[in-house]
Amino acid sequence: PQTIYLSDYQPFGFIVDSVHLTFRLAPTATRVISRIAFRPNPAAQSRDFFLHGEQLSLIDAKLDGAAVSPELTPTGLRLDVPDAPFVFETEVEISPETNTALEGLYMSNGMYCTQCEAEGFRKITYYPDRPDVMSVFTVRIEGDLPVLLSNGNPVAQGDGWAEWHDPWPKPAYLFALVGGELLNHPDTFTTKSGKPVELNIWVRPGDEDKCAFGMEALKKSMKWDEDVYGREYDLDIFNIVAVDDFNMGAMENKGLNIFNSSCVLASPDTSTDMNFERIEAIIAHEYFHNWTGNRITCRDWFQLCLKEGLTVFRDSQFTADMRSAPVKRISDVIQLRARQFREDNGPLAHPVRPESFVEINNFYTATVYEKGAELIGMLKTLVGDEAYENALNLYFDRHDGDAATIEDWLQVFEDATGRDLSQFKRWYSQAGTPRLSVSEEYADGTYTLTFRQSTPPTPSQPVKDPRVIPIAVGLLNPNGDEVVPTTVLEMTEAEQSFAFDGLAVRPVPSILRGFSAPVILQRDTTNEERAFLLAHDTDPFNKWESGRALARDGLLHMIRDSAAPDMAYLEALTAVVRDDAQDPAFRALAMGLPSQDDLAQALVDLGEIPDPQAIWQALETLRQATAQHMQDLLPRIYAQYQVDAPFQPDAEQSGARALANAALALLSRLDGGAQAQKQYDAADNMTQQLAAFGCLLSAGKGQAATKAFYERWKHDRLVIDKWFTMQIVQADPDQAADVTAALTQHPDFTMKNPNRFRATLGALAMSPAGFHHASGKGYALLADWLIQLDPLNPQTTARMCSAFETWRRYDADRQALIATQLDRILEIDTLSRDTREMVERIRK
Ligand code: DPP
Ligand code: ZN
Repeated sequence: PQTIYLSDYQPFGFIVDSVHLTFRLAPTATRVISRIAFRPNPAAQSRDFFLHGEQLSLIDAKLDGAAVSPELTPTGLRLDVPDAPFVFETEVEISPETNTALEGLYMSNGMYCTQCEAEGFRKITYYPDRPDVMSVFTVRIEGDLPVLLSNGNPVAQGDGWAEWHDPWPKPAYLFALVGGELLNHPDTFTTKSGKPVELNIWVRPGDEDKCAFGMEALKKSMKWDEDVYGREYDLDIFNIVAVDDFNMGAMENKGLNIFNSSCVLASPDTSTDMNFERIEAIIAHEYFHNWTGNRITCRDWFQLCLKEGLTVFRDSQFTADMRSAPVKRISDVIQLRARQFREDNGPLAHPVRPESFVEINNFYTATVYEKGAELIGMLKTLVGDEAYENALNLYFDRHDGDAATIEDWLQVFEDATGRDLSQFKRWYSQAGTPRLSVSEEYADGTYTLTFRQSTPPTPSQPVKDPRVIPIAVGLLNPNGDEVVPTTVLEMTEAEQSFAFDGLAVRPVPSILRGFSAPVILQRDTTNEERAFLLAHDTDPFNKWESGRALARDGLLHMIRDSAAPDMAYLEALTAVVRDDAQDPAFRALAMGLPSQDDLAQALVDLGEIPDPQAIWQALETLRQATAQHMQDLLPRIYAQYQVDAPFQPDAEQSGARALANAALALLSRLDGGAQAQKQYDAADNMTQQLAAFGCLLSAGKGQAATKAFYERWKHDRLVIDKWFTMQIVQADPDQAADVTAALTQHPDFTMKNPNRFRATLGALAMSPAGFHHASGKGYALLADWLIQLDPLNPQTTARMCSAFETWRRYDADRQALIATQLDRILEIDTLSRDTREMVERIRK
């Protein structure tokens, strides 16, 4: 397979003035008729008329009305064309029903739908399938189905046909089509300039009672983007469709967003508080793409972070505004560490803007998305809120209608602020997580912090240059008063000192407030100081971080030295949990522990080989000790934070439930699950039911609930996904692979549905002690299923290969077991390009 390089970018030789498509829908023989108006592109060197096309049967081709016979290749067609405007027409046949890859046009439960990002349109018709080719699409759909949708505004419709026109030029990856027997949940929104917009969420019959929350989220998103970014919606209609079989979370096709049903359908009975929050965020994310992604798109796929990093940043701001900003920030950093730091410290590390790829689908990563969003946050911190707003306005003015680059984006900030961002740009080109170490000195009233930055080597990047790092710092007096409020230090050198004068006593520093940069802070400090900051820091993120660091250090001590649980941690945590003046959601987060993966990486940073079983055991021991330490407090917290009011998935109620359920998890370690059984029996919403189910499984009392849960919810795919996952993540590590294997034999298991596959094999991969079981049975099971899924769905297979990305951390025996499985996968001649690229990168 061919490697594609950013440095090879060339504009396409032709401009597409208009696209007319006709679809004659039929499950195994859909006809796609295209009429495309081209003219030579004066900005291009080459006049090579090559159109992408894969798995298409060409029926007919015409150039300006005359039949032609283009040269066909496995990836497209080539034709000699005039050096003047011309119209190229084709008719092709495709088979949506047998399209199990879920790319291009496919069927899901009898419904036609599309997924074109990144390169799926070439499986629909011959086209220059690249994001810098933008055009106006008119689409006619013919099919014996009541609902036929495409992008833009409806033009006309009749029995068995509909026509749509999208006036906004767009790249092919934003094309969408849906056809099916669907019901809509309708609403309207009036934009700030008074334009009415028709809104619909389309679902399969039976799901219509799960649309109301998504619709509210959509309206809030539309209003927020007007209020905060000045961005108005630009069509007469906005449609969202829920699809059960979907590789991603959702897709921002112009005017016709298509969602994985798990990311839009919501009801208190079937969705947890976390589901509600995630659904609200994803609806916002896809809606926000209308400006950051669609109106301004990407020149090429190397620029993916231009739209994704910015849009993740925007959806985080939205959630922070709708809910609690500190809770959102803490949750985002937990995710960043779990997914992005893991990626950045392993064989799949790549820059936020990669410079080469084999298969672009493999670069929809935590680095492009989440680290990409962190870069926007740092930029905002460095230039300030007002300059950020000016720069964004300039970005929208200057680049509306463009396919833009990271250079364009940074130029806007340079022009709006007068700053030189050439050093900042290294964040886009250098992979790896910087380590930031700090030492301190106090003399004669002056307190000096000295920072050193270094970034470990990553694939093909052995040496890194220093980056600009915004370090938000505050200083506290030993009595707990803040003497220096949050100040942003701008570090630009490999080593740099910052002094604070006029301090009567040696202060306690609070460093990297709000997690102001995606780095690993390395600082030797005492338990006392961490407990002090957990009690007194005015920055909510660092308050949480102090507790987290205290827990981590104690756990590392338990793992490395067989130490007992750390009393300083237990005392400090108890004080936080007891303090009713603090936000319950914050307290629930404080009760969380570092993940098994975080601890494994921390051990690697200490030069040790992590033992997954020992890590799991230390976490268990600490949880048991916490339960015992808090045994008097837990029943009080559990009772006090029960919600009596009718269910609302808002920040206040979900925070109370999170705290009460964190207490329940510990209580179950003391009462053998008695309280959890009561909660399970009485639960009238999924948050309470699922939390109790998890506690029962963890206490070894889950048998009856496992049966009852299945019987109650077997008609609901999304709830049954939770049932699969919960049994695996709560299994004893010795059993996790066997439990997973047994569940793959359950009649409701199917690898054709990505959600179900992830709920099962993905759940095993997310359980390190079970997955990395010394027997190797977890590795073998996952490899078996990846090998089976690859011919059907390369994208989902390739994504899940990242389960193996941490393998070099482990001991020689585990590495040998994993290498055997990776080699077994690589031996398959017919392996997809997606999976081969991933496994080869990991295996190196
Ligand atoms: N639909 C995916 C997202 O919104 C890819 N663009 O991130
Ligand atoms: Zn996105």
